Amino acid sequence: MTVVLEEKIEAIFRQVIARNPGEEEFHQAVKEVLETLGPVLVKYPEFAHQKIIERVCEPERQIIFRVPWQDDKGEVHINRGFRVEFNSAIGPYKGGLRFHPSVYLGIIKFLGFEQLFKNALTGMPIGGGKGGSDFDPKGKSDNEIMRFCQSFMTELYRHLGEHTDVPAGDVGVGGRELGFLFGQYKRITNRYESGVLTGKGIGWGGSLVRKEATGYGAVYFVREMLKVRKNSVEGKTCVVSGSGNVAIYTMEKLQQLGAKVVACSDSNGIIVHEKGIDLDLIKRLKEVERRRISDYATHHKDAKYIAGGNIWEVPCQIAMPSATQNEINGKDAMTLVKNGCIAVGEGANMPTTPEGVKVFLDAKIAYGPGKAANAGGVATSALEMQQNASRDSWTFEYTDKKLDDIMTRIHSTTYETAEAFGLEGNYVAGANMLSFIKVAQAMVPLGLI
Ligand code: NDP
Ligand code: 2IT
Repeated sequence: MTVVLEEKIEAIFRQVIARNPGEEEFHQAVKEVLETLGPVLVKYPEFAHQKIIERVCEPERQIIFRVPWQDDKGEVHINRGFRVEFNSAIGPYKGGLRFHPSVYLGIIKFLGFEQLFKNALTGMPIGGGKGGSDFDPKGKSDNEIMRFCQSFMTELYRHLGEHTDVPAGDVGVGGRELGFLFGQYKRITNRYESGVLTGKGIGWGGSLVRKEATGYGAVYFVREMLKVRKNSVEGKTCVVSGSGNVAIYTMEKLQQLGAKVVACSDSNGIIVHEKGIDLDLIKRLKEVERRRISDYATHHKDAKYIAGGNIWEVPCQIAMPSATQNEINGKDAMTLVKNGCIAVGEGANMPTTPEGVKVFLDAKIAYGPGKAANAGGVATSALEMQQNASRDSWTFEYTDKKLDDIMTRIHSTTYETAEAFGLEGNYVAGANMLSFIKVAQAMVPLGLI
């Protein structure tokens, strides 16, 4: 890359920092993408003339709103709601809603920025957006969750639409929350507009496989990375962080493919079960009873619960971070590599710090970054939209095959893109370059938007 070009990209990044002060996660996500775009601008100078990088770093629209609600005792609470509509060149804004106390604009913007590129990789007609709230669903009753969701949607509905903006779940937002959100949307608009939300229940417009899709898809991606290396998932010892939606179905697919999952976690601690995690128990504890992972050890005396433990210290061959951003730092990455880890598939969004990413790339292990490896969730959301548009519902097998095909294609196209730019095996570069090219090629013909 020429020095002038490097300086140009540096200047754009400095401007992003200046225009978005205090939004560290957003800066991190932008930097990781920008760092890989030099060769793309050499090949496509028109993207620089058209200021595509500057444009994709500025969301098309950012909505911030008050969400007042009452708890079961009648006390009033005020939360903040967000929807950042990043880019709609390829399709309506699409991306999940996160309810977690750590949510602020910088988190939603990093997620929206990642989503834009991830969605482009799926090959489906979806743009990028993300939303959520600093509301903490932990310890709340079903009625409190319902009142919060109703209040949240009472503002958000005016910004949504099946052709405009289509949210789904993310951390803290699953089937229960989506039900309350969809119910309120339908009530306010007097429209049964199935395609306005995805991740819906099977009885009211949802798609089979959507619940499993992110986890299954991440494992399909790891399977493909290992295939290139003439290796497989079968027989491998695995560690999966988190114990929510993505973690559960990552573990399920790993087990189906003959791997052994020996550890998972939540934000309080880790469970290590050398015999292999009992997934039925995890599903009951987390999906039905909404309990903590520590309860697992009371059912299995040979399992160990370590409060505040570091899951990346548990030796494994395959690591699948499936909880949250920046959960693997440089030291954790070194520990994983030293302990014989050969593949990392990111179910979570941006779970590895830049130092950690460098360790994985330098060690040349199979490293699948989130925007490629976890794209199966949103891809299946797009399949749900497709079914809603045609008022159809597909079988589990048919939908799962489509998901598998999409993940296999994301793998091969990101691999080939990296190879074409002389960076064989670097899926970070491959995913960033390919998705940026796709977004840019959709933006240019639409004029200055
Ligand atoms: P869930 O809410 O179902 O589960 C989240 C899990 O991660 C829980 O075990 C939770 O522990 C843990 N966790 C969440 N936040 C933190 C935190 N700040 N520190 C430590 N642990 C944390 O969410 P999902 O499984 O849906 O999402 C997990 C990750 O996957 C996120 O990064 C999300 O953006 C990403 N993702 C999700 C997709 C989806 O379709 N749902 C699609 C693609 C990516 P605890 O219960 O203690 O909070
Ligand atoms: O990060 C993600 O891709 C998601 N939370 C899923 C988004 C979606 O619209 O299905």
